[in-house]
Amino acid sequence: MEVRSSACPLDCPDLCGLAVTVDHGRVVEITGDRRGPVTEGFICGKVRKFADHMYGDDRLTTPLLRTGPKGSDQWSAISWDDALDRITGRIQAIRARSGAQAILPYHYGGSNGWLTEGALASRLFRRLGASTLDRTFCAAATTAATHGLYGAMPGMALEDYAHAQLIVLWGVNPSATGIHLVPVIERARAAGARLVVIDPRQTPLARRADLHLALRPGTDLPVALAAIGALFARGHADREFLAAHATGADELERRAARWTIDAAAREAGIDPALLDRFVELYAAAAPAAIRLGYGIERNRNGGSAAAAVMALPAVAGKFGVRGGGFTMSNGDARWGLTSETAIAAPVAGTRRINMSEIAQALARVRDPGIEMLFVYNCNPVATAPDQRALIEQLERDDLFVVVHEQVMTDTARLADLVLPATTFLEHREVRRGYGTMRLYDSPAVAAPVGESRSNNQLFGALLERLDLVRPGDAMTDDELVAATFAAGAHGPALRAQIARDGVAVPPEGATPIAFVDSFPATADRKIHLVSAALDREAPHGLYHYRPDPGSDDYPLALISPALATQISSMFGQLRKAPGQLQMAPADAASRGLASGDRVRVWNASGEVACVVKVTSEVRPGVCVLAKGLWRRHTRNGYTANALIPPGLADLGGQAAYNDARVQVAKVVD
Ligand SMILES: Nc1nc2c(c(=O)[nH]1)N[C@H]1C(S)=C(S)[C@@H](COP(=O)(O)OP(=O)(O)OC[C@H]3O[C@@H](n4cnc5c(=O)[nH]c(N)nc54)[C@H](O)[C@@H]3O)O[C@H]1N2
Ligand SMILES: Nc1nc2c(c(=O)[nH]1)N[C@H]1C(S)=C(S)[C@@H](COP(=O)(O)OP(=O)(O)OC[C@H]3O[C@@H](n4cnc5c(=O)[nH]c(N)nc54)[C@H](O)[C@@H]3O)O[C@H]1N2
Ligand SMILES: [Mo]
Repeated sequence: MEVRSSACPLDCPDLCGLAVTVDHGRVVEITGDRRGPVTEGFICGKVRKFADHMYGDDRLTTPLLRTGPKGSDQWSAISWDDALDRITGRIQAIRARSGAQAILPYHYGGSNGWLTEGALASRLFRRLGASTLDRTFCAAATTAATHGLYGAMPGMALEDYAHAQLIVLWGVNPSATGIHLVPVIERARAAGARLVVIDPRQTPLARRADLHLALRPGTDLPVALAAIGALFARGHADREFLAAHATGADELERRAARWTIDAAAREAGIDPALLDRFVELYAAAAPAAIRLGYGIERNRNGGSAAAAVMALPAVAGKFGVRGGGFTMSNGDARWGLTSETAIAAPVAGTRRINMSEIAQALARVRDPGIEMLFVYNCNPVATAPDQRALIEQLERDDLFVVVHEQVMTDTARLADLVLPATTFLEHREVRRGYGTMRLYDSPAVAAPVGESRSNNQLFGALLERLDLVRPGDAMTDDELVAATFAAGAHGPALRAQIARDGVAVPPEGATPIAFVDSFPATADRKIHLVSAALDREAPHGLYHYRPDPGSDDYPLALISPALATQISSMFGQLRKAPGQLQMAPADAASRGLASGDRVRVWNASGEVACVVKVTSEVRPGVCVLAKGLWRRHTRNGYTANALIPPGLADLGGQAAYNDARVQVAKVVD
């Protein structure tokens, strides 16, 4: 037995350092360590039980070739050589017949490290000239908004929430999605901080909050604009700060003035007195911190809404002190490192396809149409919008689907060829946090299960077979890491830190105070409150509100927040419990529903058959069906994603998951 150091790269802001006990190459225990700022020796249940994912029945151990009709679950195990030959044969035939743009790589975070997210996969598809994927499942609208207003300025460090006197959790549920912020919030509260939660659901922290604004999904924009308008109108705006550090304050004030407290509260379905109280609490508190979550962005107004919320600390003058400001993503913390140079330059002019519109792209894109979908780091059948249409497309006989995966997911089941992938404990990872500002370089600590291969092993082999390797290319993980660190100004210093401490902090420090230690990364180092680029990009201009898409036929808003037990769809194979539609008592009563009843949930895009749970934890007019459920978790093999219509947020091409509007009825049989 040996205890080895690793770090959890999975999609979560906390980025925990791990201590992994290994016995003859097999993981037997995983706990948190204390190298990072927030882990404090404890980790979430899902990663503590990661060995169940690694060694469970659903783990893929050999390449599998489909032998029956698509989706029939008939496979024969083949060798890696055979699998790679088949893929290169296909690629060459498609290239010769239709051109490489008929090939679409389809990928999201996977293990989320530099070595698995891009690296040799990016190099392969760039050198081939395949179609390029716009990655818009998550954080696309908020990233566009952050960059438009602040450039790549890091936000508040999570550990600095302990210093706040007011904490606003806006569209975020740390109790499930980033658990290490919870004790920090509790410490701040013990020292007198107030807590405000803005969320359609009564999350665990909303229950304990001083103020909970249970707004209707998609109405954050009017709420934030009304708050901004009131700050200006009531003399709470920090005009001196704005004059020194921002542009567009007058224009923002004009646009915000369209929303009074009463009008915004009416649109959001909340008591205007509560919104008023929020404005006064926020104006009076110092330091005041806003933690933005991804609940804000996943609707038609998501980009503008995130921009308006991020404008609040500027208007109210909350920067410049420890514990004040906002946190959206800290992935931009300036490491001065890029893996791009180690990969290969992108080919200009290749066709771009928005991953959130994959079902429509497969159906409609021509010249050339998509003939090969190469899926890695992603489980789109469980996570992309418009699930019914996507499944129909994946079942097409003239589409060749390759899936590189750890377990037999809903997407892998529909593939022609499935390739077994290693997990982050079986390959090297280099990961920087998007919450905690740390960088870990973790070696493989366990033996690969079966014949599983890492992304770089797979894509490196394909580069070789397709004769796409060039002299001087970094090919192995070690070479890629060395090339990445060598390309950055701070690379050698960061390497030395990692060698010494097992973890590195950004050159500008891990707890920067905005407008003291760090400034907006815009050209003039100012906040662009009404960014011209964003104003052009948003279909009706920045801060324009599009009303609720609900109708008499489909009046209920369906949202799909994260489960505590999964990371999006990952670990879904370990879930036994069926998916439950949560509904408010009034909405259930008017439909004659009680907890445990079977229901159908439907709209023009699809239908889900599941059971209902009646709970006052959701506000009236809203239903909840968690993100990341698998097809086996409902009665008809469709999940919330079958109810998500095509249609995007106003910025970044972001999927508008929470714009689903549905009707619900009891199933009597
Ligand atoms: N355990 C666990 N942790 C995770 C993940 C996971 O799946 N499971 N996923 C990871 C990933 S990929 C991400 S992106 C992050 C997401 O982390 P969070 O930002 O916390 O994401 P969600 O749970 O999707 O949504 C947060 C809250 O937004 C609320 N919400 C929904 N619509 C609206 C709205 O219109 N306005 C407002 N104000 N609130 C709204 C939901 O009710 C929910 O409570 O978490 C990461 N961490
Ligand atoms: N209804 C609804 N759907 C949503 C959302 C929502 O709010 N509502 N939110 C979305 C959000 S926030 C996100 S981030 C997306 C995430 O959607 P996806 O990108 O599909 O993410 P996961 O579901 O985590 O699936 C990642 C897959 O990658 C595999 N994997 C992990 N590591 C590796 C590796 O090293 N190599 C390879 N080849 N595979 C690996 C895992 O086994 C897993 O099956 O889902 C989105 N889907
Ligand atoms: Mo996400």
